[in-house]
Amino acid sequence: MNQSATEQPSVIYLKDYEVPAFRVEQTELRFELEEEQTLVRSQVRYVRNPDSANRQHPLVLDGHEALELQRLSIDGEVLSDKDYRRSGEQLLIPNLPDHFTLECITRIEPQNNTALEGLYKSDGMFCTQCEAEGFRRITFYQDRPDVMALFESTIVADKQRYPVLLSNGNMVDAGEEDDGRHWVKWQDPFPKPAYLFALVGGDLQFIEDRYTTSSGRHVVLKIFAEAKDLDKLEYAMNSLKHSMRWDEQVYGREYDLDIFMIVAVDFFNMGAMENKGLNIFNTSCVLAHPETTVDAGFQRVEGVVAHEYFHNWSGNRVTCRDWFQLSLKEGFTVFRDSQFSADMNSATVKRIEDVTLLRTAQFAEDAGPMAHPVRPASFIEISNFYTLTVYEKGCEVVRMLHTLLGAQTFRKGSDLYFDRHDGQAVTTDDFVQAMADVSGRDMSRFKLWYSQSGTPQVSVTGEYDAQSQRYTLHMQQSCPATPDMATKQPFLIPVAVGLLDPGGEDIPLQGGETTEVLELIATEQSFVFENIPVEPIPSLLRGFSAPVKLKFPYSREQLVFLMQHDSDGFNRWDAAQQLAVGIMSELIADHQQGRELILDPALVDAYQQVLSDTELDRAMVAKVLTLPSEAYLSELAEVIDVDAIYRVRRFVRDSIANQLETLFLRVYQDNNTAEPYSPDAASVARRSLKNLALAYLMATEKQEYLQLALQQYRQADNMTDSQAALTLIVHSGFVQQASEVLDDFYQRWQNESLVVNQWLAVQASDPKEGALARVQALQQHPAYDGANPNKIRSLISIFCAQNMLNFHNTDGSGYRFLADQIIVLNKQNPQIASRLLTPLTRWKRYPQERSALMKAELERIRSSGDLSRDVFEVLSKSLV
Ligand code: 0A1
Ligand code: ZN
Repeated sequence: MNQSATEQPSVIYLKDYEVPAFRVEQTELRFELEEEQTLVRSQVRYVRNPDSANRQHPLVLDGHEALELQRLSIDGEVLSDKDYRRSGEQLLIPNLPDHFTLECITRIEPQNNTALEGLYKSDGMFCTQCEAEGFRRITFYQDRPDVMALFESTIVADKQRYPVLLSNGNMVDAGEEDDGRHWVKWQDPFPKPAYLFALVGGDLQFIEDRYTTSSGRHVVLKIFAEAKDLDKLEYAMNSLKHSMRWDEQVYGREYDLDIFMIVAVDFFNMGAMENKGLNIFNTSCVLAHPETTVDAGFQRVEGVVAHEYFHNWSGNRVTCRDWFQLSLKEGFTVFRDSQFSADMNSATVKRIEDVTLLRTAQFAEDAGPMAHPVRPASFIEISNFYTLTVYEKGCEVVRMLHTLLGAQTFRKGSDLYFDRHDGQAVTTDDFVQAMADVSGRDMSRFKLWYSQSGTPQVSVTGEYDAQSQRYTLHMQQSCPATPDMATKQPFLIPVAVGLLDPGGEDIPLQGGETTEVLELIATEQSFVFENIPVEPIPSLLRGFSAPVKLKFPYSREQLVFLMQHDSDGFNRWDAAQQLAVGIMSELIADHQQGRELILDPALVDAYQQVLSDTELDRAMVAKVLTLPSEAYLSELAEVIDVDAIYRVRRFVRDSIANQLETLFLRVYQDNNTAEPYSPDAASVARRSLKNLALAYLMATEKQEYLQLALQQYRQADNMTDSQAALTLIVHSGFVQQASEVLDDFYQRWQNESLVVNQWLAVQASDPKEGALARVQALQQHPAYDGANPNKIRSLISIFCAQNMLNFHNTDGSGYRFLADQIIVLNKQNPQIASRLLTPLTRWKRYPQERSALMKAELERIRSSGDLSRDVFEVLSKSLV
């Protein structure tokens, strides 16, 4: 509901949790889908909950202003207005017996539902999104995850327009009516909360496959999409089968229904949704074809298909007691999908990508006004808490448990958790308790990771005593205050450590292992290694064993040494990052002081060595040679100097390009082989190294490399290569060619919506002057649709997040533009509006001039009035 100027939305607290007054035994739904309206009849069997503290409690049903209540009856007796009370959007029914059936008929208008929550229309088809609180936009219900029920759904619709009618579970009956309408009845044998309910009605095609589980259950697999996209479903189907096998092998989890369905929809607020037996996917996370999808897109499809499938156990069979526990299912499931992707591809590359996201975006969230613990203590609108903290930091917390317990004990803990809580709605404490029980460890300090926000900092120094052959690591931890929490207790931080001798070999540690996991639990603590024959160079936080900022006073030579020798692949990459960050930070200061920029040759030398080493994994080479992003440099900066960061990054890139030009050309040619496209790890690595080399070559601004890029653009048989070339040409100074390839690309792909999104994104991120005007012109282009979240993300979010110079234009035009978009979207799609706000919420990190302009725009949004809860919450936290 939109808030009026006087009404303050209320804050919901974890500490106020109460069990529901009623349980639900069975939920029967009947949907009459029509063009002008949908009628929903729910018949729900309630039983008073003996666990509820107060036996006199009324039945509290959640609803929404979009619901038109047509009829309410109890055991066949129609209720009048006097029999119930409306309080805000809720409906309260007092004086109820212990058992009864409530029938409720509501009228809704899915065709006018632009928020894309509840039942809505995407490109002419009906679909639902009920997590977190969308079901209350369909009917009055106890819309909370701890109310689990058996669902039966009947869907009635015009047969010609909506030949496919789907819901959760198994199809049990179907029939036709005289007037051209037909109906299908679905039954889900597993009790579930309302947020896992789903319905689809549309003119869809599908591909079908089969899977036999390890115990011999035959499962039909179907993936549905619009007819034009039928040729883009095979990769998702293979990913699904791999996920099903992997979950059996690694977690002992089998699928539990006879059918598993995925439906692709074009209008979707998020990536995908794990509804029981009927996952609904944003097309961007399920469609894949070499001609239209880049490598990263293939990997996203594989990862998201796995993620949603894994939720069948971590989320659906065992679900969350309340929304504060969101990370119970999300942190664990992200951990599971990251393990899966690591197994399917390169584990080190996957780790580098995950850590890059965490350090760039989650650390920034932890340092911003919306900072919250993995298990938040309060919220105004739960949709605002589908965050990097809940998902990615939540995953890191589960990963730390895995590191501390070891793979075998962790697996025992997960088995115990699933056995103990199957069919229940539980808490993150229950999850940790299962891990505590199998390991015999006290996890109370560890649990601070769930309740304390902020990114801990760990400072380490080393001390070697040659005489006693003792090496000591002194560690100190602290955690900065966050707006929600001033002081923090020390965390339990697992620090995986190896010690390298001067030849670059690992020195054997306790028990002959070369990596030891130290457990830092106090504010200050020292760890002693005995029998260390020479002064070592420590390799710290191997594999990024904890989500912290770790500092060690490495010299540049030591970082280069680690880059070359560390046996931990992640740390080799991280040493390169630290080297580049150190050099670039100094250059940023030089730029600010007006000093001439001179690049430390150590970086070029190190890159040259990596490039010349033909033994190295190509994927690693590409990662090591990728400079820290502007966003990461911004996160690290005390005060974000947009111009200095941009100029310095350009300067470093161009210097490297000019000095290593011949090497880059050779790498480009060596990797420009003409094999048929395949998204396997080795081929992805080859393309990423080739395109990185092309990017450096284009940075020299030489005509010959423009020709190379044009040739790649024209000859590519896959989107990865053609889009890489397109981006480099469009972002270069060759404006004539840029405009030609942009036109060509659009002409060629105008009927492929996801490719058009890439076309929008390339233009939105073009750093050249005048980007805002180009973005505004694109909003008027027929390819743009301001109601489609994927289009909004491709154009507006990309402009604000990836076009630093233009978005932060000192005339304030970028900020004004974003605020205008948010004011419109606040009414139309509050979830998207609230997410779009993020860049402005970081106003305190910028120097005075920009900061004031950003703040003024936030204030303007606030005074535009009639704010959704989503936008209200983010604004009010950002403006304190
Ligand atoms: N549970 C889904 C994410 C999701 C959350 C909310 C949504 O609508 C507001 C949609 C999807 C997942 O983790 O994939
Ligand atoms: Zn999820």
